[in-house]
Amino acid sequence: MKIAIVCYPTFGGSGVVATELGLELARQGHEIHFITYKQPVRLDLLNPNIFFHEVNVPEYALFHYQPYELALSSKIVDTVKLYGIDILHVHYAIPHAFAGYMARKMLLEEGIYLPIVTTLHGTDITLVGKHPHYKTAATFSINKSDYVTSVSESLKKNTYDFFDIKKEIYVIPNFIDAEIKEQFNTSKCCRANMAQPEEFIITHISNFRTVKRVLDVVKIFNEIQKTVPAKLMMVGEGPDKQKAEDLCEQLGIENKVIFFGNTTDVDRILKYSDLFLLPSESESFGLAALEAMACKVPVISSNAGGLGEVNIQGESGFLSNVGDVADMAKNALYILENPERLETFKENAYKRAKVFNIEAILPMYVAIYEKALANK
Ligand code: GMT
Repeated sequence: MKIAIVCYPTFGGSGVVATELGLELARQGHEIHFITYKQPVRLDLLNPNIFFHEVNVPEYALFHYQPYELALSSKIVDTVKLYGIDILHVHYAIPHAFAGYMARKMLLEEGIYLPIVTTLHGTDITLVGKHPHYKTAATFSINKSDYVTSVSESLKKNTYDFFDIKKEIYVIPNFIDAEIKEQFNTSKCCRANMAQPEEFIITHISNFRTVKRVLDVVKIFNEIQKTVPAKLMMVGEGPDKQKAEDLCEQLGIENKVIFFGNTTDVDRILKYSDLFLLPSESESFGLAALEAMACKVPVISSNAGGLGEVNIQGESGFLSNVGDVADMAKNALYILENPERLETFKENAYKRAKVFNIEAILPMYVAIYEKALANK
């Protein structure tokens, strides 16, 4: 199949899922065309069957807002015609599903039918999409997609609750390549750069948006480090990063916390980690938690959204109510204070992550593409 993938090229989960999906489809022989405004961070263009088409939005002084959807839908039309694309897969409904619909309308004028698969990722529904200023167009474009998938049962439910959706939503969970994570070699990296041998390594990775509750991360860590020696790795960039740094200073723990910013070295950091913290306000799936589990890191998370579909209570980690810092710290210490228990949780986390191995998940997307093509 020739598949065009539209996504955000950033470190965010939806862009990562779209990129890894495209790379694996390309390995299986499909021709994959990424259409986005920048090369996706995890995209290696030297892979066979991979193409990247950059969407350029020329700046023009008249425009208060530059019309990205217009440039994107034009690029989709041009790419479909030039390469004979069979199917369009858009990740994150806003504004990609809408731009896809516009592209399809333009192509229809020329007798070309372009099936659209829309994957809902989270904030496109729970935060941005349901905003009254976007809701009408979001509902319309989801309903106009040929097939709609969501990354968790929880997100599927939210979508039906918040929008008037007539289409069936197929749940296809996010995935990881457990074997690649298993083979990943840490020998070149020095654990000593992060912590002393006797210190536990606790990690958080996110976009530091308010929804991630990074101040809770710092507070949970503060409680942990009162009882056991530990360091906190904060990976990512975003609006609440400075607030988190300020809180570390106020608590006097700034020398125990490393802020890495955005990095492609996530797996290396995770491989040395003992616990992963994800106390989010809302989380449709929690890909960062799954990636941690695939590196044998147990997860202390909130029970928001789809996190309960990934992290299993008392097995791969623990889940607490949003904001219950004390409970999360208590659970973290329960795991860390007993070396055998920590080992069991690490093995369980890895076992759980394997359920989401790409080999099991990819055929679900291929089946959806095949159905969409059959309607052509
Ligand atoms: O908020 C983020 O983490 C970024 C956002 C995105 O779309 O890039 O993540 C959402 O999609 C991820 C991939 O499907 C999910 O794992 C995250 O749970 C989801 N984020 C939220 O729902 C807050």
